[in-house]
Amino acid sequence: RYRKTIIAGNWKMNMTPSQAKALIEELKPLVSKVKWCEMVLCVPYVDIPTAVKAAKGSKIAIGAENMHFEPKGAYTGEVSADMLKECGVKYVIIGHSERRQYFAETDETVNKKVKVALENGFRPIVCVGESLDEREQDIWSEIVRKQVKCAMQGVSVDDVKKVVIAYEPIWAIGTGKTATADQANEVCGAIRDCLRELYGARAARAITIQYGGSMNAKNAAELLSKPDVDGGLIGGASLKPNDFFAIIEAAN
Ligand code: 3PY
Repeated sequence: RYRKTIIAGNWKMNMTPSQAKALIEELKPLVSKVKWCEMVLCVPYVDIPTAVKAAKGSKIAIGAENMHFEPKGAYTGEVSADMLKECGVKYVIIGHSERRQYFAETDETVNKKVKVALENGFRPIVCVGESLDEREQDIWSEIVRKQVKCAMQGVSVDDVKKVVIAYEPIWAIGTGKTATADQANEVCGAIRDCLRELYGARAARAITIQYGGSMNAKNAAELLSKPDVDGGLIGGASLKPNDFFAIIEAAN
């Protein structure tokens, strides 16, 4: 492998700070010997300080689920990169389909956020993926390539190696439907081809491309065995320490 496998949880709008602490304390001993992958938990803003403290001394990195692109100002309800940095955040999910769908995230705001995340030393986990309609029309490749190209606009070849791309077919998010391992690998491969055209073979080979969308303890091993699937962005299963750990083990 030319790149590190990354297993990241996306808690979405779940877990209070005390629940976050309990979950991480349960997960910590389970993952103490893990060397084969990087582990990340992306958690709600208010859980971040507790999560960072609870994860201390483990290999679990803490991420945010979103971030604003402006450094500060009159943006009621938003959170800046500086704030996250001071709290010990290392990763930030950008452009999850739920944010695109419910909170007016666009390819343009995704691009702004990716650049700000990189400037601040975070590893952005950039989510892309087609809808059911786009899959049925067989235009997933155009859609996903456009999302990748827009997100990476103005990102240098040095910086792009810190980017993680998560392929999340919208039709597989929170629906219990999973892309087959071959479908996932096909799209992750197409994303790598797109990155190769933009940045060259060496950079494309180094970029971690995750699959996300109802990955769980049962289907993880097959998905993660595919050559272009370098990890997972895990929704529901990341809320249960044993399930999340089972996925981490499946990455070995
Ligand atoms: C899911 O697994 O449903 C996700 O959206 C992960 O981000």
